[in-house]
Amino acid sequence: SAQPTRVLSIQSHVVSGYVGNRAATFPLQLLGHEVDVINTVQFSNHTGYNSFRGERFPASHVLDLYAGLEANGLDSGYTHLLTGYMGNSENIRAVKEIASKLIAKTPNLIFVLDPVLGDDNALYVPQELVAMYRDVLCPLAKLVLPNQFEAEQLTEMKIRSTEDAKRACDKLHSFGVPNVIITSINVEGDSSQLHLIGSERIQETGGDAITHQFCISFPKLDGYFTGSGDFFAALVLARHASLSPQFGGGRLGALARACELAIATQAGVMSATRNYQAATGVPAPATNLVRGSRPADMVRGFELRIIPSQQLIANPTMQFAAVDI
Ligand code: PXL
Repeated sequence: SAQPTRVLSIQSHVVSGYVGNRAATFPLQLLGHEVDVINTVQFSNHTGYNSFRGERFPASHVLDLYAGLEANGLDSGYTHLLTGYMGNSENIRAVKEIASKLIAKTPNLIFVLDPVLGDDNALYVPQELVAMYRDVLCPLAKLVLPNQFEAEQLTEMKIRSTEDAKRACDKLHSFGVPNVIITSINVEGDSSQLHLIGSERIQETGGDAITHQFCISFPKLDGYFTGSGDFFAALVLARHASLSPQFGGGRLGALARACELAIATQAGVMSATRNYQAATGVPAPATNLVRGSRPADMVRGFELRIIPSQQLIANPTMQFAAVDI
């Protein structure tokens, strides 16, 4: 699209490796979007290694940086806000304040919210964050992309099937979010594939809301991937921004197309990462390895191969099609 996209991304920074802003910035820039970055932490490496150094910045630091932008008029012109891991309630309140101010300034701003709560049936943030994401941030967001566990936590519904996921999407819409992606679900009796479930709700002028729901199925890969959710959220934002500059007022079907493109890149980068792991002698884990117990030389191979995969970001090979459900 002709509209210039300017993204404010509030996420983690690591010196080495690719999670948070380090996983999100490159694909956004490569696809032509301007990205301004606020770092919520600065760590030597992600927390899945045997150790890490560095610090979490207090919410006051994030708000101070934002005040610096405001003082110079640099808070004008953002089209998107992207947020990832926050970890505590003060950060959620800081993001709420920033999102509210940005939306007041730019009413059609697109807030892409990754509600990072946990994975594999375990929370890795305090329990009270579930209700804060649901009640404080979801009403401000234009797109929310929980994984299966996060969707279950937010909706208090168990997801065992595509039908369950459709109902969970309806419930997520009821929190005030017009676009929902459950990034991957396991369906009982189908262990070889994962399914992305998407749902876009568009308010017809003077009429009812139309909801379009779709599924993209793709093969499960062996391997351990860190930062893949951060990378995926950035890809969906980048692709949707080009297809439909205004979420909610956009073209029906744009979310499904953005997901097809993002999944195509994601699948390519994950298999490139897994191939690199295999070539460097990293065995495929049967399951996610316990944090803190991985040999350092194995963990190195778990970083996403984002830079060597830049062609897969710019020109993904389409493999998996969205099917209406
Ligand atoms: O979303 C992944 C992520 C983000 N930020 C930090 C992390 C991780 C995963 O381990 O450690 C700091």
